[in-house]
Amino acid sequence: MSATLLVTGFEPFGGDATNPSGDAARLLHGHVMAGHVVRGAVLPCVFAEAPLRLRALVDAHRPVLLLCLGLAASRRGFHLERVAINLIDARIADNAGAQPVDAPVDPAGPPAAFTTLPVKAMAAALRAEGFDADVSYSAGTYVCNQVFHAAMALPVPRAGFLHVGGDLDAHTIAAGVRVALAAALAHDTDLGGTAGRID
Ligand code: PCA
Repeated sequence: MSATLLVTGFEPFGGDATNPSGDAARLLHGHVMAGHVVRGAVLPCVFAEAPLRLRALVDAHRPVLLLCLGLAASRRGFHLERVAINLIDARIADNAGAQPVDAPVDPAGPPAAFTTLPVKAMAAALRAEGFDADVSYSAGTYVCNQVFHAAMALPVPRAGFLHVGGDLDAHTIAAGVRVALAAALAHDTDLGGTAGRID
């Protein structure tokens, strides 16, 4: 049996008709790479449900690697998130009408959690293939950051989050995710060198 790579995206939110992150996860479902098979799934954009759904997927499929995708409509290109914070501060209501403010993701959890994916290597691989990509140090304070923080508490050897910009369609995202996953599988440890920012 092949090892599973779990790739999640999100359903549409904020009144949008589509969410290319979820569409890309669907496109990737069943893709085989380097002896692994991708399981794609779409998470609800609902604070009370998304982490539970993610945990159920991990329990059911026991992935060796988890990459969660989400849309950051105001950004461009691919953003490999390095850190999740234990804070929800919702600017808009979720798809169930909830808008938590100043709430922890996990009252018993750490203030922040770092990805266990080699994000510098993944961003470099994307750039080498002509994609616009970098490492990001804020996944926001909405459902994506919540899911990222929750993902880092799950029993998965390596996990992380990739925000995709509003300029990318689902097919481009799926192509980029294949490149990023291949880089993650090829790098047990991350590249050195800085990806830091001053802004
Ligand atoms: N983007 C939102 C939540 C779902 C999604 O695709 C976010 O960045 O939090």
